[in-house]
Amino acid sequence: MKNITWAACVALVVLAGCQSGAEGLERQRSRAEVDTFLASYTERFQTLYRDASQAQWEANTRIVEGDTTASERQKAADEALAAFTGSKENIERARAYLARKADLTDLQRRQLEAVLFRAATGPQTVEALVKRRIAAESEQNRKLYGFTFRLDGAELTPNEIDRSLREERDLERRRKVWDSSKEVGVGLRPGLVELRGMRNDVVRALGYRDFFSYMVSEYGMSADEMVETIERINRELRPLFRELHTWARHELAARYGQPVPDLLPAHWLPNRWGQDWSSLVEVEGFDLDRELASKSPEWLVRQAEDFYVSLGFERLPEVFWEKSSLYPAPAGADWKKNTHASAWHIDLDRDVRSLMSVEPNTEWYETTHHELGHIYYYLCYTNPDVPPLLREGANRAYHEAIGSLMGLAAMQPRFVERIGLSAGKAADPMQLLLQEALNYVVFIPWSTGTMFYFEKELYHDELPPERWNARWWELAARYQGIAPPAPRGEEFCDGATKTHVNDDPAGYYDYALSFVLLFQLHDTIARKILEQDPRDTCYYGDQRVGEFLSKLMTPGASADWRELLRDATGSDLSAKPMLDYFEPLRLWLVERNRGRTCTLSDL
Ligand code: X8Z
Ligand code: ZN
Repeated sequence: MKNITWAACVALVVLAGCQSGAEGLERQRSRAEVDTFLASYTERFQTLYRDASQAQWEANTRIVEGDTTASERQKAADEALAAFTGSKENIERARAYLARKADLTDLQRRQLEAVLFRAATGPQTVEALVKRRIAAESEQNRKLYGFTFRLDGAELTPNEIDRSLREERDLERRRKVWDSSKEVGVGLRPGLVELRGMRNDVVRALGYRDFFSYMVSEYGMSADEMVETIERINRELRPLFRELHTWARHELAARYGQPVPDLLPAHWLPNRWGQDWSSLVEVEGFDLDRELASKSPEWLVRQAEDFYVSLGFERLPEVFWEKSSLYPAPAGADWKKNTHASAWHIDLDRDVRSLMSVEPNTEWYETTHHELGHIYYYLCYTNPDVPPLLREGANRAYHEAIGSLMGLAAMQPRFVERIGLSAGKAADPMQLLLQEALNYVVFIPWSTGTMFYFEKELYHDELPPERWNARWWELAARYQGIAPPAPRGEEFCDGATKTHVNDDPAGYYDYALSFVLLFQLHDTIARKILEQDPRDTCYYGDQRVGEFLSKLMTPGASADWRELLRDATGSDLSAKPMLDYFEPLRLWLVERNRGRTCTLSDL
């Protein structure tokens, strides 16, 4: 500066000011242009999205054998949506705007990234492939949910299968029911082979490595980073799971009068995939199934709504009650419906619905809370500050976590007593903790192990179909410690019996992450808000809990999920609260299992 005169200095400052003025103007113009693009994209997108959701809804809530009207309509709507979201023009413009990142607001960048992410499911550069993919998805769905399960020739609904596996004590019958539950996989195999290839090829047209990496990218992670995260969770929970596995082997061997097996026979377990063993324990003084049996299915849904309302959330909009499909198809109906629970944000506005087959039992009691979590999440981020393109969870795991958190809260004794369901007070806390662990902890090796690797290997590693069933059971043995009742050849496709493998592919780790997340949230709510023991809380009626949750949900995908987590809990993603929660149980199990051999490896 020394040699520059004062006048020159002033000139420089003025010039710099002008330049930044010019830059500022240019940036403003650029932002206005992006806004114009996003506004017109959103308008068209929202209409097409609504039409496609509505058509999907119809195809899932009424499946009539031989009648393809609904699926034809659905295909047409899906194609129209893909033709728009995957259009060359939309892709090019989103890319071009994103290349000038420095000029964009955070909200614009996030929306443009969402535009590109969506584009990858239907890039019109491979239009014919996209159409074939849409047709194959639709066919797979019909096969999955139009399937008739049979036991000794008589029709069996999935609810009946699930009940038998929870309650039946005769091993022969259990075996038959389990076998019957796997039949659907046989017919799903060819479609899944085709879909694996098409899902990979479609996203590759937009530069993704494979469909698995594509799904992971939505978390802002690489496939390797996700593998690391998931493996860490699995490893951290392994010591506890090994104790549960040892306990279950002995418990069930005694129950069925059999020698103690190294691997648990799959048909001994109270769930088709061995993902939830909680009904293995009956806690004295805490028989929720019995309490619920005298209620109507409607009561369960209303009760879940009441819980949310008690925290300060609004009542569900009228459209939810008018348009949802909440109960099983009537016996003898000549149509079927998708029997897996889901929640729908039809128009990215106030048309919210749920598809369930609620029956008055514990499993559905929990599931109603789970689904309403999705619905309240939709309602929270449907606000003027969140553009429709960002009306999603902070990440997909957040969306799964909220309702599961409410499900956990709604099962705790103090809560159950508060809503007049049972005298939970007398129940043995260790038995309750065991029952909870058989749900939340047992789920981890299933979701981070069997399901995670099966889908990763399908898409990322292109596992040859001749190996699919063998690999499925290798994974189940290694991670869940489960074996099929008898060897199963490659004519079966047991992985495909899990609905998500067909209609929500390569993202099941969302649930694993959501369980970890929900214990972090629960820990914060219990300790910092309610000042209660996390193992014995009652959220009911506490508006502060509602505010905490609402603050988390309201920004949708307009906020950074890691920051949101740090703000809410003071911590990064961590399994520690989950481990702490179950630590007394682990110690108890170590005692119970003393002298028993653990047959599960460390990871
Ligand atoms: O699929 C679901 C939800 C769908 S919104 C009911 N869940 C996973 C499953 O059933 O496998 C909830 C937890 C695990
Ligand atoms: Zn869900």
